[in-house]
Amino acid sequence: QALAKAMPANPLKPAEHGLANGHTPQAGPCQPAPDEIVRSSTVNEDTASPKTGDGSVRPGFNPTNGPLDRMRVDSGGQALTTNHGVPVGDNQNSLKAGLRGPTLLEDFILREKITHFDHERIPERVVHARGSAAHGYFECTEALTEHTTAAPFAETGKRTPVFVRFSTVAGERGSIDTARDVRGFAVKFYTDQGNWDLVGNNIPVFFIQDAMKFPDLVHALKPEPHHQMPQASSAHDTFWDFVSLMPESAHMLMWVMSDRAIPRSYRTMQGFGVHTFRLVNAAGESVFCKFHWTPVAGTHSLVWDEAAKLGGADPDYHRRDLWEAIESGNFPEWELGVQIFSDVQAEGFSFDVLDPTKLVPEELVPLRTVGRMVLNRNPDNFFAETEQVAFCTAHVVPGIDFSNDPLLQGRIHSYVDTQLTRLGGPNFHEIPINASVAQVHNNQRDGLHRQAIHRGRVNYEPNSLGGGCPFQTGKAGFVSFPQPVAEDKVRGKPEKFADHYSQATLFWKSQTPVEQAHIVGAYRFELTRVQTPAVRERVLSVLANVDTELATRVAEGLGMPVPPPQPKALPIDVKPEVEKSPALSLLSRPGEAGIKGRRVALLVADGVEDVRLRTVHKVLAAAGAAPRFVGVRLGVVTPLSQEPLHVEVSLEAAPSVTWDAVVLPDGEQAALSLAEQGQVVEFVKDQYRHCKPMLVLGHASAIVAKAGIDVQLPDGGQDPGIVLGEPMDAAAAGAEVNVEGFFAALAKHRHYERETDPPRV
Ligand code: HDE
Repeated sequence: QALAKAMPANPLKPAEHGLANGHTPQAGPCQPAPDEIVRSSTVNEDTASPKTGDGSVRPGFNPTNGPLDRMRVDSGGQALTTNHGVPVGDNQNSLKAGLRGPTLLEDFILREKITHFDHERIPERVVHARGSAAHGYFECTEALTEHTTAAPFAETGKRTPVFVRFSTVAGERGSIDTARDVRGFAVKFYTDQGNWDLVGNNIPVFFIQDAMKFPDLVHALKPEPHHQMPQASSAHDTFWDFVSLMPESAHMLMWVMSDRAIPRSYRTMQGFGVHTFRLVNAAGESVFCKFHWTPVAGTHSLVWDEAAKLGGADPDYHRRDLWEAIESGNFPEWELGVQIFSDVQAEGFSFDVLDPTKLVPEELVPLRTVGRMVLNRNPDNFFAETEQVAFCTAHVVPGIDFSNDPLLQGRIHSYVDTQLTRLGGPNFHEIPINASVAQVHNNQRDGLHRQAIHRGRVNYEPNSLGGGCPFQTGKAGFVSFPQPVAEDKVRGKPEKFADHYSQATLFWKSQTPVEQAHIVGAYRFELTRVQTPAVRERVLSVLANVDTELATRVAEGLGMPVPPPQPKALPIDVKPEVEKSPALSLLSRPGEAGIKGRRVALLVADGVEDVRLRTVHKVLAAAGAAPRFVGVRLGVVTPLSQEPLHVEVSLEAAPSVTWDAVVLPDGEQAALSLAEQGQVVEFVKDQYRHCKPMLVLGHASAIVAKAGIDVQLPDGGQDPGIVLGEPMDAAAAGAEVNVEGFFAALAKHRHYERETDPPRV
């Protein structure tokens, strides 16, 4: 009630601009009854901090705001109108001079509809155009007041609403999700001290050290200008030409060629703030800080062959995965860790903390977990929210400040600037998804698409006519950390920036053999696509500085000798503190090792032994996985029990790459008929090649044999990812099913032990 009173709801327009409507939509023919509808604003029971004992709310809950509810429109039960509220009698026919005559200019209804349609598109983001987003909250699990006054870290248990957008970088808005690419990981915190945007990536370092090089990097990466190819791919000449001439990219390239660049899901990737930031406490003292998001579900990736095939099978693979996980209540969650270190500590490091091509090894500065983030609500409208959200590194709140990282400094300018074109003017902060939940009061006025109706005659400061309001807050507001600066103006870089290889080598050495093999494979693929031999050779000359074995293996894959190492920028001798950092291996974070959200195909055909199969389906679903009966065609199959079994999805609609695991059924007739299907054999081969778990029940071993799969590992051992079940005849139906082995295999996600290059199957 208090909230509703605070909102500028217009009782004459119940379906719009009204919080009341947001919570209790009008009953209408296409809507469920109001009590079945759960509507939530940006700040609601889920995202707000829990209430304290006396019923009052903790900081983080701002009762004066619910910006998204205020703007929501639900048209159930409403009459169709023009944009100016005029009821429309006929939405099918334009106004004509006679039934077969010309359309009249006077038809304002037609013209308004077409004109609006003509202008529906806005420019896509110049990078990170392809993205998906969700709402949720950040919860502080350990107050960080000794280091920062930033609102989200003010109190243990405090919740701050967030909106998070994940993205690829290179591809256009409609491009595939599974391209080999960096992923954006941008978080907007709607704090009670204003919006804080932590605009990060899923890789903790970057290609370049200075904002000056960013347009060149992006030009080289994007489709080549003469023929606009390739889409969403770095596997082409201009990209490798550029990076081979910019050895500062050597470290980042190792990450991009690793499985980090083909995540299984947005839910299973890490996020990083990349730059060194500053935290500032109430006493005005500052420490450096690096931000890390770690997925509770563990870090998991695709394999390249799978990622490439997924591009065709489901271009929306990551978008769908995020959406479905949230809709099914399997809320993605990350822990926020910080690495905190002093200026003095930073001075002593072998690398410069202002260099964004370097990370701070966790062995040097351990991670401290200070919060968790849960995404629990899908957007209502893709354009209004995911497309119009405007992240900006300049959006910081008191207690968080910038370092002098030259890449970060350039970003502070770029993001606001790009929104001016993309969102059409200086008032994009008023678009509901961008509006802060903290009150906005200043003397900025007018401009295109102004929403606020400022009252009074005072739009300047100092003033006496407005009582001096709005007034500045002094130390209670944002105060920049007064870092002393007194040097000559120069264009250049500090000496430590010239070490381009130590951390690339560290990354390579920290990978498991499986991960190393994937890195070699990725370089080989990308450089095979490169047409200019001199560019390939130059890349190899860079790799020769990273690690001889790496350079040799990539060169072998290209049928080339390893050239001499590229001359170094400066002959400096770096003594890295850490030679190996297990935390850099993707496989070092298995997560909670559950099977929640895993998509499991249970193949079916006439004659399938279904009692056991139905039990497997049931226990998988109960454990939070997403099992489906998959057949050659939709419809019903007749299993051994004779009780009709409904095919939920067909093989052609959901090929192998869209599943995390497969259950091959028992029942002799079914197994033999499935083994005769080309699509089935191809499906099983891909499951095997992509190292996925397989539960093979009884006679289904015929399918495995037909696919040419050897259940022994290349070294002769038993493949732990292939779980075999004894044959079972119909008479024994009803017996208990032991799926524990399969669950364990599924929780492990991939069974790389079976992988060979080239693949055996
Ligand atoms: Fe961005 N970047 N960037 N970037 N960036 C943009 O802003 C830019 C960089 C990142 O989901 C643009 O609104 C410059 C690093 C993400 O909406 C643009 C430089 C990191 C997103 C821009 C960088 C990022 C962007 C394009 C070098 C990881 C998507 C549209 C100085 C820490 C945010 C837009 C979303 C988007 C500029 C480098 C992350 C043009 C100039 C390093 C996640 O402003």
